Amino acid sequence: MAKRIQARRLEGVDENIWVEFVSLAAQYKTVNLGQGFPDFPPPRYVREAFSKAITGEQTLLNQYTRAFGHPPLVKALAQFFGPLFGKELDPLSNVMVSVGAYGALFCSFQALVDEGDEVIIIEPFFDSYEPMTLMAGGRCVFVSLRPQTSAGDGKPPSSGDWRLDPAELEAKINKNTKMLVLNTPNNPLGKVFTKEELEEIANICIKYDLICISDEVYEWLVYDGNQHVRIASLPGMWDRTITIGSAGKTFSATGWKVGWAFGPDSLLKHLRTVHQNSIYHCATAAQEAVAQGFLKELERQGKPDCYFLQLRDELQKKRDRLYHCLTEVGMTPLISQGSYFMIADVSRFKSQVPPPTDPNIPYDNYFTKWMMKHKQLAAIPVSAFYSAPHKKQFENYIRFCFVKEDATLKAAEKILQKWSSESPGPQD
Ligand code: IK2
Repeated sequence: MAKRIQARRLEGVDENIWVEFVSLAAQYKTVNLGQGFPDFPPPRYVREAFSKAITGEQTLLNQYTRAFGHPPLVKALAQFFGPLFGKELDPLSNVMVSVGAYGALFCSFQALVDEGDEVIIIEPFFDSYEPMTLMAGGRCVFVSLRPQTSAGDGKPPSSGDWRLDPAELEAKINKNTKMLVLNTPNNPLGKVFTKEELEEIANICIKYDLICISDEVYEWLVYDGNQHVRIASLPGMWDRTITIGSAGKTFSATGWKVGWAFGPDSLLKHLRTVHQNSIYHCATAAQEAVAQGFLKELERQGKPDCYFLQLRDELQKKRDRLYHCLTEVGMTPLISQGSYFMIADVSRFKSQVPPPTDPNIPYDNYFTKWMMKHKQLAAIPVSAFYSAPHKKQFENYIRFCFVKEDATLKAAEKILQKWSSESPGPQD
């Protein structure tokens, strides 16, 4: 065929870490601490609500619903989240439901990024921000979080030690900068940005008139008494911020693909334009079940049977368990303040798993594939969450997911313990 087949917007976005590693994890029959999904079921009441939506008397729940969000769901979201933003939310204009947080993010980039616009992405970042920026015609500008530990302070390394340098961020802004993308709690690091850190970012957004996309899909999963702060709730930020959420993460139902965006009508109306001309809406029954879930959680808010609190407490225990196991086998994990991920430095394993001969392959990518193939344990290389020029700088970390049944964590522990007992032991 003489004509070029694929559109130019696909250039450089054809590889995808999830497609590659999900398939490898299955191929090698691994214990899977790779992709971020729970291997336990969502709470019973949301599953029952989903079944009822399909099989119950309201048969119209099997049909199309409103394009920008099923009315009961946008209403429940507005009711639940309004007080958290310190604002009365209009369900029809301040909330948009999409196909997962992915859908909400995609609409945001398509709606707001124009040819030549620059988008600041704080790295490590959830990998989709980069291709979504590129497909919208934008240019990515990366600013890295960097570990800032005071040597010898005796504290174990934590994701909270990784900080943004506001001066470095400010130096990257020019007249083309349109947007900043934030993710707190951060995937893959587990960092929860403090109010002070968010205030610094907010001040920069206001000073340079930037739109902020704040991906907060792990908002309920914050440990050790850390607090999740919504940047949109800070002074001057509501009108310039789109906050992204996910029922997949909130109700442990990643396969339902229900996500949403909150924001001012002045921004959301453009997301709705993209949405009505592409996705239109996500599955009605899934939206109905999530609406029922939020109504139930409204009643339970702050009470011990609140699912979000129970899940958080359960996950903190799983995090601690994984942390101890990784430490015992000679990896150096970072205590995760939030999300369901923890990264670990594996550089002490270099003597057992020598670096690849091709210097262009980041070590963590090679190490993780080696581990999947030879130890049947899946993780994700952290370099996947970095831009190409920065991958090699952060190639000694791999990401483990701990939103798993205790039996799965036990199976992973067994592999790691056997590995460390068989080998001469990692060398410094
Ligand atoms: N934003 C972030 C920060 C996410 O982590 C995800 C989904 N997680 O990806 C799996 C993994 O990292 O192992 C999304 C958005 C997308 O969420 P949804 O599933 O609601 O589309």
